[in-house]
Amino acid sequence: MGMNLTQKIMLHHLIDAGRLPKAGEPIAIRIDQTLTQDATGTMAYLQFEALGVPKVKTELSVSYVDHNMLQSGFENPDDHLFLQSIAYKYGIYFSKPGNGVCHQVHLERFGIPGKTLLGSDSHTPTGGGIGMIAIGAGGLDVALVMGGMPFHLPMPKVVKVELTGKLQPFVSAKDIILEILRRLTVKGGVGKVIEYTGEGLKRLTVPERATITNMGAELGATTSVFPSDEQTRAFLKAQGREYHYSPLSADPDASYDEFLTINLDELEPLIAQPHMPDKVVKVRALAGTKVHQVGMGSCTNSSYTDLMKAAFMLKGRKVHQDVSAGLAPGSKQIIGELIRNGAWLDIIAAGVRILESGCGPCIGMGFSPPSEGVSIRTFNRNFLGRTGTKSASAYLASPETAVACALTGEITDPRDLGIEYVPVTLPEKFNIDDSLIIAPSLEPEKVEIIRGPNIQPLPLKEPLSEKLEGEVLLKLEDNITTDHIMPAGAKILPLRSNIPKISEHVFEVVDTTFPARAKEKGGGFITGGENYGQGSSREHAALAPMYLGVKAVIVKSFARIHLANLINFGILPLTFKNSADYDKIAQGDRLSIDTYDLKPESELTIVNETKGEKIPVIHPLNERSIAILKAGGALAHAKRVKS
Ligand code: MIC
Ligand code: SF4
Repeated sequence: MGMNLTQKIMLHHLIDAGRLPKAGEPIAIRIDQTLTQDATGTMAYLQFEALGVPKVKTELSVSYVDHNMLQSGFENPDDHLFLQSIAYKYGIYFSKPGNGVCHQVHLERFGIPGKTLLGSDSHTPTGGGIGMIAIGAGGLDVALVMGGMPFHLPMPKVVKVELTGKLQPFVSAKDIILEILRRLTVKGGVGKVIEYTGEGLKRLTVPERATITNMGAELGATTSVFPSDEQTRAFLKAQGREYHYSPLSADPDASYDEFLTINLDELEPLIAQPHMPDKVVKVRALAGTKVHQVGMGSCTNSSYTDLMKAAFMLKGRKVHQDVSAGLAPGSKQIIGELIRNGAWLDIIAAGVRILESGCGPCIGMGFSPPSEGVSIRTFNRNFLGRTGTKSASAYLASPETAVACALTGEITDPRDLGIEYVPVTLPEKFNIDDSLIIAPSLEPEKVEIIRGPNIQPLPLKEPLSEKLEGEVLLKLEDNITTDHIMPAGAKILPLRSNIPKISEHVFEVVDTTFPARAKEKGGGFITGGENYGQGSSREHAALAPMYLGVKAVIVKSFARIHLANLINFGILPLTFKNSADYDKIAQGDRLSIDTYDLKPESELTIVNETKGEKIPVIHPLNERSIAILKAGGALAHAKRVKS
């Protein structure tokens, strides 16, 4: 039996490479490249520094600044200087603010088919568009990898998605991933790699493939991957990097764990409704809904291809007078191309506001919608409050649909505009200018790290105690995201390097009294439903609750990255043995849990002292993660292993 592409790349990077592991088995893989962005990067580099390694041990590490770009005080610019000096000293490339969104720039300038990439951002799987196994993780995991350690994960299952047929005019790559989200839901990809095959992918350019692998993060998938073929070669050639090309694909007789087929001929424009990326319906089903704002960009849809499609549709037309339309381009390279070919003028003339090249409104960094506003976004997440306006309704759609809505002022299927469709092809050669990428210093010993007052020391945790006691501080539903746990946005994001300050905002969109209650009670427990901690990789969603004294999180199931982050910061992750026992715990109940017997696959018992009941719980921990928890977190554990 042949191998699928995921197995091939994994096998090549396995630390213990004797045989192909079975799905679910714990594995450790060698990571070739890492990326960080500023919002998770400051913490990741503080952790890297604490390891005491003089230079990163990866083939390539890049530090990007794209999230915290709104400089309304000293915090963000201080972070940028810290990141730049750390990169210069420790052998890391630094992409300056203004160069573009990390995933877009990484694809353009650094991605290499067949390599592994670990990034402290959940949309790192964008690199799967160029044939990489690219995985999102918490900053601490990325720090450990930069320090020369392997990355640990369970061997994923592999889902084969076969694309047949051809996308029809005004239907785009975004509609493919929205269709997969509609079918599989936001928890359908947990523990899986989504691997694309079939005739239909031959016509998809690398940026279009990257839209699909990027938003595969919303499935909860470990990553998504496309083969490396003539499209990959053409993209790398246009980037002046054809020498990085190598063909890669699954064997014809490869086996897979699951299958899905999408006939592109039949696909229609789709849209995700508030407040989850899997609440997908046909655009026509919502036709006529009044629209107040249209946001274009984000790492999902800010590529050259996306913006050219938008420009062709906007050319000679005007944005509706009641709509505020904004566009955040993916990179400096893309802006340059559109200026040179004239499309930039078509966009501005139509009345679109040009925002900075960066994450911008995708993470609530400016351009928030009005109260009760309807915002149509080409982004990947529409979680409650993420826009910065809690009462607003954010919908996710393709650039074609977004432009159609901007022109008419209501939700509109782009096919109903009655305008001519102009297909977009990639330029043969992009204009390359890497002057905003700073190479590491040749004299690292002379580089001083710049630490402004926003850079606060790392909080540490005590080793796990043998008995955990306290109150249930909060009871939550299914699909709680890390945006619920640790919100972002223009006010909170600048506090990412200051845990005492940022912890005052934990669970702000759900319950503003949480931080005060947690402090008053001396910490306690959180309980929740399925897929707890989906979404962003932000380790602050574990670190800040840890700082507030959260000892264990007890849920029906966890999302992958958040589970790893909880372990990394010493919070005990538990799942109900019987899902129905979720009803046996109420907010305010007093619980106690004995942990002295914690072993792989052991069952623990929660004593609900308020109700006088015993509740059996299980956990997903192996030897290594138990050792990490017992040490008080991954950093303490790594130092112990080293010494
Ligand atoms: C996001 O899209 O939610 C973010 C902001 O990029 C996060 C990272 C972060 O919170 O810093 C992510 O996706 O991991
Ligand atoms: Fe930035 Fe949004 Fe992409 Fe996250 S999803 S990396 S905030 S553009």
